[in-house]
Amino acid sequence: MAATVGTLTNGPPAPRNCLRQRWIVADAHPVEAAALAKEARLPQLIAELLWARGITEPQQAFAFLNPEPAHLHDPFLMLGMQAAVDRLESAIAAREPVLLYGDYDVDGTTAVVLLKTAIEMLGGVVRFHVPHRLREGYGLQSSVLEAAYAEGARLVITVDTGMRAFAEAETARRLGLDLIITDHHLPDANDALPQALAILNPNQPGCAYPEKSLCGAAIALKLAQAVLQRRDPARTREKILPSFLKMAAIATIADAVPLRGENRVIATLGLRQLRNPVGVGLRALFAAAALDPAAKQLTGFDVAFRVAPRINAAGRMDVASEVIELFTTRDSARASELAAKLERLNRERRDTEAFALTAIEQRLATDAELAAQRLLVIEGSGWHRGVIGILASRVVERTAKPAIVISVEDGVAHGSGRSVDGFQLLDAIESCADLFTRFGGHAFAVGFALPAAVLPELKRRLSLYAAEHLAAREPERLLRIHAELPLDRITPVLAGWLRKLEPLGHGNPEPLFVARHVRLLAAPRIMKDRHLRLELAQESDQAPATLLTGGAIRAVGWDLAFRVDQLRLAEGSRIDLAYRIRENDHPEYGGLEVEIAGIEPSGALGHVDVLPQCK
Ligand SMILES: [Mn+2]
Repeated sequence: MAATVGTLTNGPPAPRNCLRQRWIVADAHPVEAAALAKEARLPQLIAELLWARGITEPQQAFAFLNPEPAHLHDPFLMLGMQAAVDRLESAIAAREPVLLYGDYDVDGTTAVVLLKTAIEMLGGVVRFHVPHRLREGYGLQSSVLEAAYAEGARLVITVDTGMRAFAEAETARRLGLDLIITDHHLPDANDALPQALAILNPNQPGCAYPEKSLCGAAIALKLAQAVLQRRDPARTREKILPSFLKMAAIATIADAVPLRGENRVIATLGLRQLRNPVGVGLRALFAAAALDPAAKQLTGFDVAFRVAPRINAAGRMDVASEVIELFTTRDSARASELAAKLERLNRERRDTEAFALTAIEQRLATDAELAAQRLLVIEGSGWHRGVIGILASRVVERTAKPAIVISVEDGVAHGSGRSVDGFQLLDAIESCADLFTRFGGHAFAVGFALPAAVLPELKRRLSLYAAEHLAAREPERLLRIHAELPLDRITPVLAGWLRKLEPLGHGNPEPLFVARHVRLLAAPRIMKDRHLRLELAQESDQAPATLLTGGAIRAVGWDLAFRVDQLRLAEGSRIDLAYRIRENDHPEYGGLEVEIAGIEPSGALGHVDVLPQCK
C-alpha cells in the first residue's frame, strides 16, 4: 500500500505524462568530448553536453560558459544601421516627434520601451502605437501612419513588425513619412522588401550581421546601442547598456529565440541585471508575481513562465500600451496599479484558458471520432481569441498530435494551430489557402481567419491532408536524452557545473539524463493520487548497490503515479530512469534530487515496444 505525503510546493505544472514515450539517447562522443574536456578543463559530462550543442572548441566553450559584454556584436555590422542612426539623430536634434510602432506581445512592447527610453534620454520626442490585438490585429496600419503624420510625426520606426508591410510602407512614402523598419521576421518568399529609409533585420538579404536569430527587442536594442554609443561610448558601455539588457533579456527568453550566441549573452547578462531591478515598473511586476530576485536568483524559467505571461496578458486580454507605461513610469503608485492590472488580466487569461481547456478535454474524451483524428481541429464559440494559440499548445502537449483550435465569433472563425516534430502545419494550411480571408505562420505555428460557414469544408480538406501526410501511428512523446549519468555520479560539484549552462530554454535545453540499473530502496509513495516519490540507489550491471557510494537519492515524478501499478513497482524493483537534476529548497526535503521524466523496467531500454500508457 503506497503512502501519501504532504503537498509539495515546488512542482511545475505537469502536463499529462501518460502518452507513449520514445526514448532517444544522444550519441556520445567519448573521444572528442574527452579532448575538449582536457583542453578546456571541464568535466567529461559538461564537455559531452557542449559537444552536443555544437560547441567543440575550447574558446567557444569558454565563451559559452562565461558570457560578457564584450561578446555583444558591433551594431554597425547590421545593414542599414548607419542610415537609421543618421536619420534618428537628426530627428532627435530637431525635436521632431518620432512614432514607434510595436507589436502587442512581450517582444514588441519591450522593444518600444527600449527605444523610447533611449530616444528620450538623448532629448528626443517619442509617440508610440501598439495595435489592439482584437480590434486592429497584427501589423502596421496605414490609418495610424496617417494620424501620426497629421500630428506632426515625420519619422516612424517599427519594432518587431513591418517586414512585409508593403502597402503601409507605400502609404508612408506617399505621405512623406520616413520609415525605419526594425524586425526579425523573415522577408517574404521572394525576398522582396518594403520601400523604407532603412531596414534593420539580420534576416534580410545582404545583411552580414553575425547573429541571425535576434528577437525584435534585441534589434531595437542594437539601434538604441548604436545611437547612444555615438553620443557617449563610455557611459553607454558601462551604465546604459547593462540596464537596457534587462528588457532585451525578458524579450529574448519570451520570444523563444535560441539561447545561443549573442542571445545567450543578452539573456545571461540581462538576468544578472534583473537581480537588482531599479525601475519602479519591474519592481512592481516582480512584487505582483511574488518574485524576489534579490533573495532567489531569477532563472530563465522564471522569466518564461512567470514574468512573460503577465506582460503578454495585457496584449491577449486588453491593451498592451499599458505595459509600456508600466516600464517607463517613475511613479511607483502608478506602477503598482498597472502591475495589479496585469495580474488581474493574467488571472483572467488563466481562467479563460482553463474553462476552454476543460471543454476541449471533455470533447476529446466523449467524441471518439474527433479523438481519432490525426490532425485535431477543435472549434468552440466565444473562446477568447487571445488564448486560442495557448490552447492549441496545451492540446499538443496532452495528445502529441498537431492541433488547431478555432473560436467562432459573429460568423467569423479565428484559428490558431501548433504542430509536432516532423509535420509542417503551415503546408497543411497553405493547401487550403483559398478558404481563408487571412493566414500566416511558420512550420510549427499558424494563425488564420475564415467565414464560419466554410468551416466544414476546411475540416474536410484538413482531414484528407492529414490522412495523406501524417502516418497512422499511436501518438508518442519523444524524450530526447542528452547523456548517460548513473545516479551515484550526481554531486554538488556537478550540479554547480550544470548551473553554468543556464539560462536554459529554446536552443539550450535542460539536460535530460538516463540512469540504468536503479533500485527502489523503499515502496513507492504516491502523492495526491497523481505524483510519485521514490527512494533510489544506483546499482551497477553486476553489483548490487552498497549505499556506501553515494547513498540514497530522492526522486519525484509528476503525474507518474500510474506507472506504479503498470510496472508493479515495489521495494527492490530495478528500473531504468530518464531524469533531470533538481535542487529542492524544501526545508524538510532539501538538497539534490531527481525529477523523473520516464521509468522503464531495468534492461528494457532500447527493446521495449510496450511503453507507458494511461490506465
Ligand atoms: Mn517577435
